[in-house]
Amino acid sequence: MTKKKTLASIVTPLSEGGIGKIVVSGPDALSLVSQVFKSKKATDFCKAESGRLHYGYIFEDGRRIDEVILHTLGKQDSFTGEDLVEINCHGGIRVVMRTYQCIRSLGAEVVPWDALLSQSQENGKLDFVQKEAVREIVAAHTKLGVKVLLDQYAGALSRALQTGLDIIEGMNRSCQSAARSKETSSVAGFKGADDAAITALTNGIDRLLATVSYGMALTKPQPLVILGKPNVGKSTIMNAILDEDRALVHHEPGTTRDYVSECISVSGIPFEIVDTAGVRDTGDVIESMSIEITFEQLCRARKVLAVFDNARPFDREDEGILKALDLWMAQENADGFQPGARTTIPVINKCDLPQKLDTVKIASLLQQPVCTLSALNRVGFDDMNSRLVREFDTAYHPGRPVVFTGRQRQLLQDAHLLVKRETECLTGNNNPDRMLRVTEELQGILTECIKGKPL
Ligand SMILES: Nc1nc2c(ncn2[C@@H]2O[C@H](COP(=O)(O)OP(=O)(O)OP(=O)(O)O)[C@@H](O)[C@H]2O)c(=O)[nH]1
Ligand SMILES: [Mg+2]
Repeated sequence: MTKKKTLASIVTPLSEGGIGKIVVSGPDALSLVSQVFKSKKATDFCKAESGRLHYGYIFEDGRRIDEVILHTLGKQDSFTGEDLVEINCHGGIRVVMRTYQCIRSLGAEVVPWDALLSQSQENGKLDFVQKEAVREIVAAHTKLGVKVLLDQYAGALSRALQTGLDIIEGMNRSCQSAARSKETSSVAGFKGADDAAITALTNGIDRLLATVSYGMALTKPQPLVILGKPNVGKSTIMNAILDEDRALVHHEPGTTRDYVSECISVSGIPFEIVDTAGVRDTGDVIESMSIEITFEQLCRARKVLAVFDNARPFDREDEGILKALDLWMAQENADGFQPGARTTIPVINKCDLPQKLDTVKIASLLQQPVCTLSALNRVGFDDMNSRLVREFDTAYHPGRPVVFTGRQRQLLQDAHLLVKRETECLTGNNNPDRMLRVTEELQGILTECIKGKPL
């Protein structure tokens, strides 16, 4: 058997900061670090107990590199399932890199931080879904996202998938024994899977699939583009949402040139909000370039706030906006979005001024009720926000399994289709061999979902 490797990884960002942390994990972690570490106390670091902190210095060729605090964990206690040393040195790039190089020169294999998760998986500390959850937690944008992902890290989704596997295992057993008895006598008496099992399996998969758009929305901020003709108040809306003067606002049309984007949270759902240049016919070269950029941003948008000016009558420029939206919606399929994934929310701004706009016409042209705002007075945002997240139940349900990656979604969709296609075979009573093949295929799909692709 080949000896397991000892890995080293910088787990904090390489930039200025109070602390930089390097994790060394593997059978030689303690002996390797002991070669460069001198404790303030004269103890044998190789025999360090699990869960202890050690204060001292890292040396290279007799020269002190940094003052550090080490944390040792035995393989029974560490998240990787290997002996583990955390080296807490001063933050910054130079000190961390020198210490890291030093550990590397002693034979540790340097890896990115998430490779440590693979070690955890190999040692049965985490499954693939939990590993994906950790990766997403560090990238999460909202408190709700972190809470939901922590639940998946704690095993909520894995347990739900395991329940499905247990049901399949039951079906599998019944058809294995039927297949065996067929060899000796006949299939008479073989009943297939019972309806309750199929219903439980189908409902379980469907319940998980129903969480896909919520889980994916939590992990990937949806691009939300503010679109409208010049001067309707797009940048003022952006600033009101961010509660800061981020974008330039001016009474002259054509103020915004480059787009401005920021990440926001609406009831815990992250969005990347993008303020764009106003769209109109113009001879100005720079403004035309800005409008091109607006269309590029529109192409990648999931949702659009289509802004109209309450104090001006509907005109050709507003018509241009509606045409752009029509094109955008028509491109939904071509751009690889699920039908219905793109949504327009009509927003009537400057509602503090006397109305000159036919808002009923806008609602009917966009087939959506309008949101009325006064961005200047910061009125009307609650309604707009609830429209942005209305497809989701944004209340937090502790411990609820949620599907949160495209990989998980794809495998669950495969399982759903297979059960649907083979329901007759699964509930029928005459073909245990075929039923066995189907249950094994289902087992393979759900196992891959929990554990990842077999190597
Ligand atoms: N009365 C009133 N004025 C507003 C409101 N929102 C914006 N304005 C004013 O409208 C003018 C244009 O606002 P901007 O936010 O720069 O408009 P814009 O759509 O970003 O304009 P461009 O970047 O040129 O396309 C400014 O003078 C704002 O103060 C509102 O709700 N009520
Ligand atoms: Mg602007």
